[in-house]
Amino acid sequence: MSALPRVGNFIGGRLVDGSGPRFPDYDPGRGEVIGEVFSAGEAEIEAAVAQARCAARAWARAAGAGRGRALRRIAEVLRAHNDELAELETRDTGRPIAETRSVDILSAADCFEYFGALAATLATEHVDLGPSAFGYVRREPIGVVGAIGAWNYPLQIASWKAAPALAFGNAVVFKPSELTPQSALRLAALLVEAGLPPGLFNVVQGDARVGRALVRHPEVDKITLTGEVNTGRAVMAEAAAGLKRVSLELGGKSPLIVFSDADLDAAVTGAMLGNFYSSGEICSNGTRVFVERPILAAFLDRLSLRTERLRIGDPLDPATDVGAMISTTHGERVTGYIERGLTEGARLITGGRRMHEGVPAGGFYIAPTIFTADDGMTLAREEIFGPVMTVLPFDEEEEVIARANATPYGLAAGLFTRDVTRAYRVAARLGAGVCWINHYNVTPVELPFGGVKQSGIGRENGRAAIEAYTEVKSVYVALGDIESPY
Ligand code: TXE
Repeated sequence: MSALPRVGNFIGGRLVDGSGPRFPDYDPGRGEVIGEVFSAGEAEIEAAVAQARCAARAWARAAGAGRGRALRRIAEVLRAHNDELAELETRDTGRPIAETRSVDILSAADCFEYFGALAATLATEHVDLGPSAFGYVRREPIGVVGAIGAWNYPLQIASWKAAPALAFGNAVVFKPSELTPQSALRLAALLVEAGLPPGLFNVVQGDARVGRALVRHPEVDKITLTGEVNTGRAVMAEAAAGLKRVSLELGGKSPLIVFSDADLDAAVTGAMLGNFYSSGEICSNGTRVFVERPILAAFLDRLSLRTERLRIGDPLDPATDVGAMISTTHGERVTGYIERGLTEGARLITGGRRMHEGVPAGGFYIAPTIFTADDGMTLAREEIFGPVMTVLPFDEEEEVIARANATPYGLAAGLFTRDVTRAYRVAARLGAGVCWINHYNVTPVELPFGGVKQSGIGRENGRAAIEAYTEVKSVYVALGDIESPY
C-alpha cells in the first residue's frame, strides 16, 4: 500500500511516522482505501506525552487572556478551511458533505471561540475569614490530558476536548478512532499554523492498544473518552490504578416524546433529525419515539411520507441526505438489529434493508427505517447507532415518563408540545443530561453536553467544562500571629 497517502502521528509540532502496526484507512462511501495509517508505537506514545508535559509548563503559566487569543485565532483558521476539512471528514466518515460543511467544522470553530473567550475569565473566590486571615480559591490546569475519540464526528470530538483543555492551561495527546484518523491530523497542523505552541496538541494513531497505553501512562493526568458504554467501563477500570481523572461521553437510547397537542410537522422533523441525520450515527439520538395514541396514525403517515423522500447516496453529492455506514462491520451490526426486530414481531413501517441500487458500490447504505414495537423488544432497548427509529404509542403523561426513564442510559431526551407548562414539568423529570423541547440534536457550545446513569460522567461544553479541565486549590493567608496550642 506504499503508494497511498501516509497517515501518521503529530508530535511536538511535527508529522512523524509510527512504529506501531500499519493499517488501511477507508472511505466508507465507496469502500476504497484512502490512506495507510502508521499507528503509534511505544516510542511515539512516550514522545507525545513528554512533548505535552514539556509544553504544558509554559502554557500553564501564561495568562488566560493569551491562551484565549490563541484559541480565537484557531477558530478563524478552522472557518477559513471549512470546505477542505468538510471533504476530508466526509471521505473518512461516509457522512454527507451537506452535513460536514454546515455542522462539523463550524461547531469546532465555535468551540475554540467560546473557550477562547472563557480562558481569561477564570476568576475565582476571595474569602474573608475575619481580621486574622483570608482565603482565595485558585483554578489550576490538571496537566496532560489523554483524549480518546469516537468515529462519528471526529473533528468535532477532538475540538470539544482540546478547546477547553487548552483554554485552561493543559496540553493534549489525542487518539482519534482507528476508523477516522485523518481530520485530527489536519487539525493538529492547523493549530500550529494558527500559532499554538508545538507540543500542546499531539495526535497518536491506533486502536484500543494505544488508547489503553494513554490511560495507563503515569504522566497522563486526565482521560476523556467519547465512545461506547463498554469502552467507558474498560477505561474507568484501567484508570482506577492511577486514580486518574476520567470524563466519559458514552452511548444512549434516548426518548423523544410527541404529545398530541404538538405541531405535527415539527415533531416529524424532530424525529427525523434524531434518527436519520448522520445516518443515525449520533449518540444522543432520540431513537425511542413515544407518540400519544390519538395522533399516532397521522404521525406515522407524515413521517413515512417524508422519510421515503430522503435521498440516500454518495456522501460527496451535496444533494445527499443519508450517507454510508462507517464500515461493513457496523452496517451488518445495524441490519442484524433490523432482522432481530422483525423476528421479535416489531412492525416495519418503511425501510428495513441494505440498499444496493442508486448508491456507490463498495459502501454500506441502509434505507432509513421505522418500526413500531413494544418496550421490551431489543429495538427499543439497545443502542443501534444506525438509521433505525422505533415508534411506541402511549396514553398518559405519567406512563410515558416512567417508560422513557426505564433504561440504564441517560444521555438525552426530547419532547414536542405546545403546552409550555407541561414541557417544563416533563423535562424536569426525564433522566437525561440533555433535553430538547420542540427541537432535537442542536448542541450550541454554550450548553453543557453529557449523560447521566450509564451514558457518561462529566460534561463537555458550557461553563461545566471548567470542572473537567481544572483542579481547585484553596489558599489560606494568615494576617496575624500564628495561633497554636504548642
Ligand atoms: O466507540 P468505541 P466507537 C458513542 C456512541 C457509540 C460509540 C461509537 O454512542 O456507542 O461512541 O463510537 C478507543 N481503552 N458516542 O465505535 O468502540 C477506540 O480506539 C482505551 C458517544 O468509536 O467505544 C476509539 O478511539 N481506548 C458520544 C474510542 O475508544 C479504547 C458521541 C471509541 O471506541 C478502548 C459519539 C480501551 N479499552 C459517539 N477500547 C457522546 N456521548 O458525546 C476502545 N478504545
